[in-house]
Amino acid sequence: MKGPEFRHIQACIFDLDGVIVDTARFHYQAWKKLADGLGISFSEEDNERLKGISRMESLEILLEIGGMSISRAEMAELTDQKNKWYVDFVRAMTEDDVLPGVSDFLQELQSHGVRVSVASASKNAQLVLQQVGLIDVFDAVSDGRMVKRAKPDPEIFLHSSSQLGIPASNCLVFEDAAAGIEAAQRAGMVTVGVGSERSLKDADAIIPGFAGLTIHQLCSKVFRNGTIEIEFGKEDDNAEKAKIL
Ligand code: B16
Ligand code: MG
Repeated sequence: MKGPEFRHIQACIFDLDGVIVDTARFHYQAWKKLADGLGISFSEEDNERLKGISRMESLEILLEIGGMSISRAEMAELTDQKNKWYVDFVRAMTEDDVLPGVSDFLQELQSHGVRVSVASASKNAQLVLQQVGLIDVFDAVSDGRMVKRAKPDPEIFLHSSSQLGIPASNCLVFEDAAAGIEAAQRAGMVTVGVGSERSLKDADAIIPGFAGLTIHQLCSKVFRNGTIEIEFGKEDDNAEKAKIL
């Protein structure tokens, strides 16, 4: 029988919304305000479809829900308006908005020589990271302004691995959206879904969140009995052999 595939993880790439911070509720409130103005009924369940995808694609879905068709120029005006409302929410964010356990886990990764970056579809990613005090923590940030094709295209994750100078097969991605898991898998990376089993079933492993998570747990519990075995750190420095041997 074939044993598990082994991956040496030298970099972790984090999605932003839904992984590091919960900005989905701000996106929802801004889209809801826009939908109300257009007379479109838009629920939190509808908002699930917008997670991880670009701003313009989100508007296209909203208009489809409302059965509306408008010009590209009008669409640009509406996305600008939605973004203004969204940015107002973001400007009120503080360090307290970082999701539980994220900062500790980042610190642990860095103390083991693992490089960390953000790969977010959001064109506001830098602003969000600045607001919550994490902008200088990451070695690199890839955002929606730097790539042409949105998730599930792998471009943003490949951009991130090349910024870090780490091959894609040595990168592990944390993602909360199905489109993001698909994108990371197409990039050839190991994937960890953050959230519920139901929507992230294609991920290599799933965690509910980062509260209390350690490298050791991730290697020995989360990936245990899977088809992939992982180990963290630089290849040449007697890295953390956190997996259970
Ligand atoms: P913006 P992520 C994504 O962030 C959000 O999940 C998605 O709902 C949003 O439409 C997209 O960013 C674009 O955001 O309007 O700020 O450019 O999950 O990729 O970090
Ligand atoms: Mg996300």
